[in-house]
Amino acid sequence: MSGILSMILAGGEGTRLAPLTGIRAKPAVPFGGNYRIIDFVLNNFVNSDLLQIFVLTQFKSHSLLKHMSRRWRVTGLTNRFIDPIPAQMQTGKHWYQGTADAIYQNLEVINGVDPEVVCVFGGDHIYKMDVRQMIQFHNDNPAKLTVAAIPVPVEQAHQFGVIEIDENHKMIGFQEKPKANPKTIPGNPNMVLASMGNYVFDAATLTDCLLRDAENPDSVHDFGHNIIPDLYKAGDVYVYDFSQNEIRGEPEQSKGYWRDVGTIDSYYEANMDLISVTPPIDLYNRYWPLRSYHPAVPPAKFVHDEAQRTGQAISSMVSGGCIVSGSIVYRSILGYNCHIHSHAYVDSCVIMGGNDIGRGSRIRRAIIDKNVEIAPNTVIGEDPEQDRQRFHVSKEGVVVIPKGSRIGF
Ligand code: ADQ
Ligand code: ADP
Repeated sequence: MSGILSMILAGGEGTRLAPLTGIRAKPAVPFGGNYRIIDFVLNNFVNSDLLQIFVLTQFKSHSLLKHMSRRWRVTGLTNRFIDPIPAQMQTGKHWYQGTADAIYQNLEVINGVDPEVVCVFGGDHIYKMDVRQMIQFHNDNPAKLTVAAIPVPVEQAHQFGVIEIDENHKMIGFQEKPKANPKTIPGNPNMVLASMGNYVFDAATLTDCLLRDAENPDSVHDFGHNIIPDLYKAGDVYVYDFSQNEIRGEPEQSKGYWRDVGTIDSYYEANMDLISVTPPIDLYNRYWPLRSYHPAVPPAKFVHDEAQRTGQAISSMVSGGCIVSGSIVYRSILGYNCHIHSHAYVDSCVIMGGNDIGRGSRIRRAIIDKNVEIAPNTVIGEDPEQDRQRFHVSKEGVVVIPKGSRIGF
């Protein structure tokens, strides 16, 4: 496929993921031990052999840019590139006002590549997609814009763009984050068809509608609020059913897996998905390698205590550089360079990396950001009242400890 340019929106503030987004953009938040959230969409494009990619950043971009420069570099031997673009205030002294404005401010950059098709994808979802299949669908229909969609439970409708389609997959209705009365899927009152925030545009249409939108004083310059509602009424928008996307080597249960990890609880659950016995998203499919930055660290080490039967990790994923010494790690994810000391017990936790969990500590249902040090004999996750006084605790009771904290000293 040629003439295809991809724009990844990676500038969102991610306020609902605080405190994990206190110091970094949401796409830079570590995920699944070895990864950052943005790695998933970037791997989608790279594995689809679509290698003309701009990544638009704005809020708190340093960690993201560092990650991109360390891992996602493409050499200059061909016309392939993965280029991060910081917000540059191209159209006046203001940041990107909305997602459409983010692309509008970069129209010159797009024109420089002169593509036929522009993919505008979000940078903060966990899923695997062969993007070529969506583009093929776009080309097979008289579509000026194709939106990817997935059924989600009706209770979540307020977080998404809710789509109605006709029998030809043409969009005939769209409500952006409806507060009430979302249109459910015909015959299935418990589900709505949600926009995944991934768009394939004809380049000329994208330019036209962004120029028009920029002139509209009533617009908030957002794809969901302004661009899609405008375009579908003219009959130009088609909807790609993501559950039809096929990836070689993927197990059946992975089909249609897509998570918007926008809140602490959804982020936590998506991490926990990885360690279930038959995970709904498979990191081990060799036909879909998931690249990321890997520091130079030794293999994980488990120091066994024969008498106590400790020094083990069960139903867990453990990254390089970790030492689990005389302790037990259960149903948890450890990022790089974590040290879990003797007699500690870590259960159902996401521990991001560079952490030190003191001797005899018991930690349950916690997300521990990078470089946190926990004093010996600290207990977290056993007494919700006490936890709420000391820590940020999510609606579902997951404790979150911000980067660099020292707890219990
Ligand atoms: P939201 O998830 O609310 O809705 P939004 O906040 O508009 O999406 O962000 C979309 C993407 O753009 C994210 O990847 C975000 O990081 C990025 N982004 C946001 N503001 C940005 C900015 N100023 N500069 C650069 N990037 C920015 C959208 C759609 C819904 C759809 C959901 C699916 O509007 O219709 O259902 O995505 O999650
Ligand atoms: P964050 O808290 O988001 O990890 P950093 O600035 O520490 O912020 O890390 C951002 C990026 O730097 C990571 O995505 C990774 O690519 C790289 N990085 C992280 N840790 C290390 C390390 N120990 N050595 C080298 N690079 C690292």
